[in-house]
Amino acid sequence: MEANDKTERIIEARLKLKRRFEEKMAQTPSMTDVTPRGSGPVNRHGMPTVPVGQTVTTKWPVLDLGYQPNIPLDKWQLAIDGEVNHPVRLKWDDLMALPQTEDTSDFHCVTTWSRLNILWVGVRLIDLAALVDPKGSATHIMCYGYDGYSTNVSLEEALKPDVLLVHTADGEPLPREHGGPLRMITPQLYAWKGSKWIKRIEFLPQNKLGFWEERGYSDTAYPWRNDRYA
Ligand SMILES: Nc1nc2c(c(=O)[nH]1)N[C@H]1C(S)=C(S)[C@@H](COP(=O)(O)O)O[C@H]1N2
Ligand SMILES: [Mo]
Repeated sequence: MEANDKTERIIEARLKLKRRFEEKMAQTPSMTDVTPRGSGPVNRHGMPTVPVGQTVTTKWPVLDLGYQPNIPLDKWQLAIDGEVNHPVRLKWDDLMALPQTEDTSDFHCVTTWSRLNILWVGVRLIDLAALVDPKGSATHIMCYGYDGYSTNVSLEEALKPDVLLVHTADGEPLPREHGGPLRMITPQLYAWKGSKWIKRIEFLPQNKLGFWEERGYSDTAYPWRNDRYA
């Protein structure tokens, strides 16, 4: 009974969010650009597979701030708070009890490499948003990593169905150097918008710049516009 109520509440909150952001989402570059820049066959988002200026690699380079935090699962927590009605602090088991989504997507790093067709498993950001129920005033999120990193994403981008908090990549637990136990991915934005070792998602009433955004990276980070630096 209690579980059903909770599920009902989440479904309702999810649909409310979808309705609220549908219009803004329809205005994002991936929906409006008539000639997205890039090469190769049209991908699953209707974009050329390789965004302008990118080169495909089968390797998976590691980019960090020189420190790869080690968070044992029994110490791991994710706080979701800020401009929301029901802030939560999830432990690992809480996260794993949420609906799990499998999705294949691509990874575009601003340093010009792209890694294609990674099979991810994790929790959709929109499902976490439904859990905390953002206030009507929320417009962006700031994501914080256990390493001190931060990055901001608008809600119309963050609520897209392929934005996931992932714990599994290509059938293996996400390696620590790639942000394990849990990181965010933003397949339709440059990869710096996905915080590795994510520990907090703060809903914001207005935009604010994250670590790289403050240091000259683009706020919007749209790969098919070559939108790398501000
Ligand atoms: N916490 C945290 N997240 C981060 C970074 C970081 O330094 N710390 N680097 C970003 C950058 S610049 C990129 S390109 C991707 C790299 O992910 P990878 O190391 O798994 O390839 O993570 C992003 N997320
Ligand atoms: Mo990057």
